[in-house]
Amino acid sequence: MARKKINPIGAIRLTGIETNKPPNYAAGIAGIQKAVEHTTQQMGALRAFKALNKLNQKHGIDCPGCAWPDPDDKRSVLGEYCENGAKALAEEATLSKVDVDFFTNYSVSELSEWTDYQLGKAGRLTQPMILKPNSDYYEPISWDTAYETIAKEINALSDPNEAVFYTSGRSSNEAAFLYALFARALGTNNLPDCSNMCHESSGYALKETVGIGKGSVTLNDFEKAEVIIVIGQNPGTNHPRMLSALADCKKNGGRIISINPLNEAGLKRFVNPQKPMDYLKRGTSLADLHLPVKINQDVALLKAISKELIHLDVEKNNILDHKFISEKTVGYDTLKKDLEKYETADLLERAGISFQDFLKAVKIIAPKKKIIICWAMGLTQHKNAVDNIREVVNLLLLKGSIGKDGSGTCPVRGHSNVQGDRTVGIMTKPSSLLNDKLKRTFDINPPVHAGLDTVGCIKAMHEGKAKVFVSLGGNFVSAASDTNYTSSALQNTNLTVSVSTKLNRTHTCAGKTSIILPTLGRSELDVKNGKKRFVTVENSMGKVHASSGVLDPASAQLLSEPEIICGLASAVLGKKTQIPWNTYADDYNQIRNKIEEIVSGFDQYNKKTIESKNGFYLPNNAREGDFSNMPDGKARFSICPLPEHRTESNEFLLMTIRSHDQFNTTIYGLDDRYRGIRNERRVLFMNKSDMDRNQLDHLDFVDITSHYQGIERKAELFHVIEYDIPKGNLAAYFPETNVLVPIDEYADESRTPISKSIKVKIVKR
Ligand SMILES: Nc1nc2c(c(=O)[nH]1)N[C@H]1C(S)=C(S)[C@@H](COP(=O)(O)OP(=O)(O)OC[C@H]3O[C@@H](n4cnc5c(=O)[nH]c(N)nc54)[C@H](O)[C@@H]3O)O[C@H]1N2
Ligand SMILES: Nc1nc2c(c(=O)[nH]1)N[C@H]1C(S)=C(S)[C@@H](COP(=O)(O)OP(=O)(O)OC[C@H]3O[C@@H](n4cnc5c(=O)[nH]c(N)nc54)[C@H](O)[C@@H]3O)O[C@H]1N2
Ligand SMILES: [Mo]
Repeated sequence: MARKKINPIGAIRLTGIETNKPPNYAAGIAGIQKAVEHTTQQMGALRAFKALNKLNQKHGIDCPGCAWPDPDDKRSVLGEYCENGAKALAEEATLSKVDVDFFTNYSVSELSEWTDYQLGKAGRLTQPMILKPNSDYYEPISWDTAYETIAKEINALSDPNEAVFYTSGRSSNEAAFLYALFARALGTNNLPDCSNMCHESSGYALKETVGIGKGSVTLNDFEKAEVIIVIGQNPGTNHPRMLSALADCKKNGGRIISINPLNEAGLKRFVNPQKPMDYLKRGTSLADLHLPVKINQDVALLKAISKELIHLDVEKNNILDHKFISEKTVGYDTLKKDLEKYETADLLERAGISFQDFLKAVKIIAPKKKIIICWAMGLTQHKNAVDNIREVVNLLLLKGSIGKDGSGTCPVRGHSNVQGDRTVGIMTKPSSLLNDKLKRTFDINPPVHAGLDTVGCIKAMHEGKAKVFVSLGGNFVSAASDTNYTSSALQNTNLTVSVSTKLNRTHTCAGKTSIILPTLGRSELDVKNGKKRFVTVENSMGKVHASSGVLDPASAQLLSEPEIICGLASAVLGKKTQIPWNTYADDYNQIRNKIEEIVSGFDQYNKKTIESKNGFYLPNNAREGDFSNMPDGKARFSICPLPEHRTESNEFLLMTIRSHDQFNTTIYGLDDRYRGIRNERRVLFMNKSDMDRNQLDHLDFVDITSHYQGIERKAELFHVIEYDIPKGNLAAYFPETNVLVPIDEYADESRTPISKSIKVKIVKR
């Protein structure tokens, strides 16, 4: 049957909202209950018990959720996971299956009307499927025919740069290394990844200021820190295990400052679900101070703080770390002079922070030198995102808070192996060193010119310049900006290939031909020739360790990611290279040996992974306080202008955020417990005075529109929620609001879409 029109966002359907007052603390009994509920319902009690027991334990399953590290030594006997890790596991290890019958029953156009929640709940993909040109139904296909079909399409391209190889951050080091090798052996650096939409801005700013695009702290630093600033991050939902680290800091006398337009419950008080005694003591209060900054005015606030510290230092002389500044940095005098241009009162007005609160923050920070700053998407997804992070680094450098115990940079990573994928080669701009090594080791001619990133490849597909889209995990159409544009870009290609565990919207926004290659998840046993295999991942703090699954695979037809990539690469490249793909598909030790040869820091990779049950840290110059790799041999202060948002009186800045019941585009449930929302995702958080001004009541319906370069984009039907959010600011969940983010609006330098500061209007329905 001919393919009908595809709906790129799914049906817009209300689910019956209930609202409550947001709670004052995170985790606790409710968290445990939810974890048990989700896992047992979806996985069956026995499998849930088996898998939860192994989650984040030494040589167990690396949690498929976030990239927060596990403790180096002690692991809790009650389990080293959180509510949302358990949900991530349940989602992967669900007993529901998307099999041939499913695809016979539902056409692609019909599935495109389903919500993301429904698509996810359909279950695990069980065998390779193909959607042929014009057809509206996926049909089964054998692995070999799938590889041949893909090879034929790729080999028919007039240039390898007409193919794009996207990676989401859940893939192992082994899979990511092979995938990047495959793309380069083919002749392209078109390796966009989810990082382009995520922490790209952090990597960019950190590399340029301190010489490494990763954070400098380890988990142990949290116990030693005197001050931890959590800015633009919601750990209660997105990195719940981080709350234990924050609680450790508090127990040792440290102070915590939260800088966020929302006063997130997770940063108020934490009852550790793994410590029964915590209930009796009513947990640990976390943030000592909450600064409700206006969206994207962090640079203004950080400037005000830095300026005040410099000013106080003139009087007291021990506020800044002058030894560190003179020995280890360049650009201090220029920064100092630049800050003189600004009036503190103006900066605070922009930031929406009272003078009183500002002084409280300064009072906490001024006397201390062991400071950690943690951040995530609240800083990285704005037009000036790279500057946001430069300004964070400025503050740390003033205090000499990098490269010392209890202090440093902490970009809190998203996907559980997003950092590792980059380390082993997923990047659009490889260094000449990497290329030389690839050339020598594999006798290939890797391309030198930069490849397409996420925004770049969407445009290229839209314009017909990229014709094949392969994705290793992820849900590209829902994760990327400008959903309608991205959907037509994907549908404009000759072929889309998804290596996936679960059904998602990208499988419906398919190219003329589309192939789904189902793969094993983290939690599943990977057995070859009777031998159990493990893969490796790198956490948010640069530690590499093993992960091995324990559950029986969702279907006997699933292959591991490395096997699939090897199958694809052999079929596409044939005899053009001597790379022994079959060997790598069989024996992951051989892949690790090659990573060791090519990427620095992996000496004795196999031996160290197996022997040190705990994994090993990769080298990190900033952690050592060594900036000799920088152009001047020193860390750099930066001068960052203030962001300009010229909003009209009827315009707002919208941030698109995660609810407590989602993992990116995977919707676990319809609640956002910590923000008092039940059973609805179509909500728009709004300040009371803005509601009054617009004659809106709690739960009224509105549409949201954005207007860029003469184009109106619209997201329909949202309940207005009265909420404690700065005036002029709005918040709503993604992916529902990605239709509003214009493809051409992204951060300077890092090109990350502006998902946290979209200029919008609202229209009452
Ligand atoms: N359970 C769960 N865990 C996850 C994920 C998930 O979806 N679910 N996703 C994973 C991924 S890939 C990532 S990248 C991380 C994301 O982790 P987060 O970055 O914590 O996720 P967001 O929901 O995008 O939250 C951004 C936070 O920044 C604040 N914010 C928004 N704009 C601004 C601003 O201009 N300034 C400041 N100071 N704050 C601002 C918001 O109020 C919100 O608290 O989490 C990872 N872990
Ligand atoms: N508006 C807005 N947009 C955003 C963001 C935002 O804050 N606001 N955040 C951005 C961020 S930070 C990120 S990281 C991106 C996320 O972008 P992606 O990484 O592309 O999206 P996910 O939703 O994490 O991908 C989920 C899919 O991955 C597949 N999957 C899950 N586990 C595995 C596995 O082990 N192997 C394989 N092969 N597949 C697997 C499943 O099929 C699942 O449907 O979204 C970005 N988009
Ligand atoms: Mo992310």
